[in-house]
Amino acid sequence: MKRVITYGTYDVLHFGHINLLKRAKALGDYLIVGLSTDEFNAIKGKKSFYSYEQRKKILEAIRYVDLVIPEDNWGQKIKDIKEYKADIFVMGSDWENKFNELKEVCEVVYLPRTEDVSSTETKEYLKTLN
Ligand code: C2G
Repeated sequence: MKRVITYGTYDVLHFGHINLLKRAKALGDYLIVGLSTDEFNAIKGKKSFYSYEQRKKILEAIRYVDLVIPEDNWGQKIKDIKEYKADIFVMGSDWENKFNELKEVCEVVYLPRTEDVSSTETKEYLKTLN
């Protein structure tokens, strides 16, 4: 049983997120998502449209996702990897080399980011609709 873990805000879900989750799950048998809490988003300088609970419900409905846990600080990853026995840590390539210290505890994989889609762009577009 190979266990994969990844982290993110996952606000205003789009196919870039789905592509990431699908490829992450394909690397193993069980996918854990560390979902940024609203408080942690504030630390990341992000304000999500959907609350943590709403984003959690949406993620839990995705066939690739097996478990959603709260992400409320930058430093929890090593503890999570040990606690949930993750074999592989996955992030999109916009985070390339940002989490290489995790190679001490598990495999680290950066997957190509899906071009031409982002929550920010989607939100900007929706604002133009009256
Ligand atoms: N992603 C992607 N393609 C996009 C947009 C996002 O592959 N067009 C990936 C990101 O690389 C990330 C995941 O989808 O792996 C979630 O993206 P965000 O919700 O934007 O997450 P982020 O704010 O980058 O938070 O500790 C890590 C942070 O919590 C990551």
